[in-house]
Amino acid sequence: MRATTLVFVLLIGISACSAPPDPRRTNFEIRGKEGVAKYDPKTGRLKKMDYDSNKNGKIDSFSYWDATRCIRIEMDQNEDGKIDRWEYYDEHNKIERVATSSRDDEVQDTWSYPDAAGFLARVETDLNRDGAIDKREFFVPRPADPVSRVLSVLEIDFDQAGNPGRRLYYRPNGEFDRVERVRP
Ligand SMILES: [Ca+2]
Ligand SMILES: [Ca+2]
Ligand SMILES: [Ca+2]
Repeated sequence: MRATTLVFVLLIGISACSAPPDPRRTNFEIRGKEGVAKYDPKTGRLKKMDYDSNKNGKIDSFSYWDATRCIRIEMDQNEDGKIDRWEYYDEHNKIERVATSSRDDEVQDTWSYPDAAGFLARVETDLNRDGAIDKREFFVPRPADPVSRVLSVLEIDFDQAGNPGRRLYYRPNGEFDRVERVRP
């Protein structure tokens, strides 16, 4: 869910049938049926929103704000108490990257980056989870279907400085095209 949608939905949940309460009178917390918004007691700015995104009564999303700017949303998609998805937003509340933990142990091992239109552009993976990228995939629009994306380049064999040793190129129909050796 986009940050702007999240804030809208939560505020609706909180303020249904009445004006939103003044945070100064509610100990800088506003509770709604779908979550709780927490405000900075000094500045009065929105700081954090905990939210039940699938409406099953259990909080699963934790978003960090500076007033109307969403900085990060942490999600526990399977609701086991451990964060497995992190969404990072830029200063315009647009999503910048999404990190996930494939083993759901709160260790990030995959990072996805969108292009300017919000479509998947790049995925980086840390296969052995040592903190260094082992695989980087680049995606391009599918020729006949501009709203879907297809793998174009795969980089592997990274050195310690983070440079790939080989680049594999793929055709728009998904077929392997050629390999480029970047390092001997
Ligand atoms: Ca939930
Ligand atoms: Ca989890
Ligand atoms: Ca690695």
